[in-house]
Amino acid sequence: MNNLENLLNEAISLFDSIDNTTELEQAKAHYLGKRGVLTEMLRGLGKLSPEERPAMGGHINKLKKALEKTIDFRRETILSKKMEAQLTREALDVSLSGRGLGMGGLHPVTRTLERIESLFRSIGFTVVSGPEIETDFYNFTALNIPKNHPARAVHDTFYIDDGKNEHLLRTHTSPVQIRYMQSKRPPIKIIAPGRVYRCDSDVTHTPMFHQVEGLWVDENVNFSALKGVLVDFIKQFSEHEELSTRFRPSFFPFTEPSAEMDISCVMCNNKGCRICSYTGWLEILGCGMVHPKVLKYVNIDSEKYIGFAFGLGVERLAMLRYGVNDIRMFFENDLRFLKQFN
Ligand code: 2NM
Repeated sequence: MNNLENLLNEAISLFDSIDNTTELEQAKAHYLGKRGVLTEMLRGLGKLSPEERPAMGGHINKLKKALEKTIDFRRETILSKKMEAQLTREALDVSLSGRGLGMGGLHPVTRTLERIESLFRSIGFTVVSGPEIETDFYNFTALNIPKNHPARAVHDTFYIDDGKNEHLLRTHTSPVQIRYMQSKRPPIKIIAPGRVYRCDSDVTHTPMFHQVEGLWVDENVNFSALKGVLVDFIKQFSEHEELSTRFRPSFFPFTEPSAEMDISCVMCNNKGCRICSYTGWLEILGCGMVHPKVLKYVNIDSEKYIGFAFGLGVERLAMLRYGVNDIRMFFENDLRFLKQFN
């Protein structure tokens, strides 16, 4: 009996001295494991006489229960101390003031696009979009730029390696208009804004830039309508009612006749400066009457319908509007630059 009591006291003081669960489980195994002290004692019962056995067995089992209880209690204590220590270590000061939310803002190209879209919407144009990966047919052939036509070379096309050069990154948003004309009948009055891609890179060119192309097809559209819409647009866009404009004859395979529209230089007011290369004029967009061959590709009767189209570069208009002199700044994501527009 004394032996058992000693054993209990010894075990309890051992358990109380342990402060991590790994050691505690080892100590538990020492007493209660397969080859543990108590297990061996229970096994040793066989050596006692049948009269002694029940009492001794009862004592050992009581001792076993007492040890298990002590261990469980000690385990709880260790774990809750550990949890408390962790809570102290990771304490949060909920009274600290916040870091604040950085105000976002729209990119200058987005702002310019939205301004262009809203001006054209206000005179009845619908805004449409289409794929950036196009087929040779939609990007070139349907626009009267057949294979081996020299105009293909100036487009510096990014081809997709499909073995046939059948797919490419669109070099303009005209394919959107071709697709639209295929699926809808006139009157058609749309603009197609979006990203376009050309293998070209310097102060005024980036391999990706944004275009807005416009198209108006109906029975009585004419060059006067073209001039009216575009002159009015640029005056409203630049908030400069007295702005001078001029149309110079030009060439595009998809329009005939074709023209380029210039505006009086916004920097020097037509006097001549570095920005306008001392001409007093800034080239702003290309335009013309849609070529009958293009209408034929989309099954629109060119005897009954006629249309005008135009295309402009969004970054170029943004550069003039905000006085930016290097197009690459739009795509460097430098917050010191971008923050100036918001
Ligand atoms: C330009 C200049 C002139 C144009 C033509 C068409 C279409 F699809 F109707 F044939 N879309 N855009 C066009 C015409 C584009 O960009 C300088």
